[in-house]
Amino acid sequence: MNGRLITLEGGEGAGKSSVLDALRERLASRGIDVVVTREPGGTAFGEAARALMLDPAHAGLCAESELLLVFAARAQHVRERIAPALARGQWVLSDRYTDASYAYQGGGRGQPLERIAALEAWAAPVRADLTLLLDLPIEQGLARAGARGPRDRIEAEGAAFFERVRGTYRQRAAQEPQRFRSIDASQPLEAVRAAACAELDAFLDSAGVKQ
Ligand code: Z5A
Repeated sequence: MNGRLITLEGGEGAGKSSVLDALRERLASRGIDVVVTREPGGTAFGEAARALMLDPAHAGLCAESELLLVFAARAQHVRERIAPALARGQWVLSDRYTDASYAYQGGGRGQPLERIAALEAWAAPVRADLTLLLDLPIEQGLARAGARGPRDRIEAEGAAFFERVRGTYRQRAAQEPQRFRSIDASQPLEAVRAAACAELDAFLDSAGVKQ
């Protein structure tokens, strides 16, 4: 049987990295062989693309180049890691996936959503089975991310950009309630982890995975 693709999404400082380990442990505790990965990244090419994408030296990167760059990385990721793992029956847990392109390049940069959908259909036809959206007010997320040190090229954007990113994520979650589970990420970290694991458990139960 093919594995499942679970994705974790959210704005800056939403806590994805902090929640990822708890999800990995929960999957392992239920006997699931899981591959943990991230976007942009997940392959040697994808990690190189990520470095380009986040490098403040490329402040002048146009929105079209940025969109193509994330999809170039994703096309490689799907073919080299995600699709083969799913075909072997492994599950894949990815820190960001295609929804991030709708949110950042679509909502944030104003690229037409139908263009992103066309790229998705062509370059990244594997769909997520479950998407956990860590949602929190942008001031809180930016304060958390800012406490970490120097800002990367995208973190250097202004509040209006991140409001559009958040709005697009929330809109997508409302449009696809079957796939998305939205989690209040303004809670203390342990509560966010517990909520994410509870949503994962519910999905595993519905998928018939034994306790
Ligand atoms: N991007 C894109 O534009 N288009 C695409 O298609 C894709 C990506 C796939 C890199 O992603 C960038 O790529 C990203 C979008 C863009 N934009 N930026 N910048 P990333 O996922 O690596 O980068 P990120 O979103 O900036 O990750 P992040 O800021 O590291 O967020 P996080 O992983 O969600 O947060 P965290 O590292 O777990 O937590 C941040 C801090 O907050 C840390 O000190 C924690 O201890 C703290 N924290 C976390 N949760 C809590 C709670 N609940 N309470 C208190 N403190 C907390």
